[in-house]
Amino acid sequence: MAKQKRDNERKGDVAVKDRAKDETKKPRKFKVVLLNDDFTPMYFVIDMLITIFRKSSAEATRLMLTVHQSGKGIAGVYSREIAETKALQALQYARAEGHPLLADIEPE
Ligand code: TYC
Repeated sequence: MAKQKRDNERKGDVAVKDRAKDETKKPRKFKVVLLNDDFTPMYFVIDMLITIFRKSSAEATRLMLTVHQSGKGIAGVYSREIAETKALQALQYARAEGHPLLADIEPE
């Protein structure tokens, strides 16, 4: 326990936070994870990555192949709100085109 806090408590003051650091921690970042499936066409995954995740055509193709071969891949890292929005947009776009594509978010 910080000395300042022990001193305060001994004097009967209200406890204060141990570390001012608690107030200045950086907000967490979240990965949007793209998952493989057997049915979503490759061209659609590439198009979706270009449209929603702002990838170049070469990056989108490389990432799509990584997901196809290894089962998953990181489409991007964002604040929680942006990650949730992008994952939702990817799913909505896929469903609108009739594809079962899956995307998840997880803390970095
Ligand atoms: N495995 C799919 C196919 O063979 C392609 C694919 C890649 C699907 C990435 C989803 O996130 C994905 N058509």
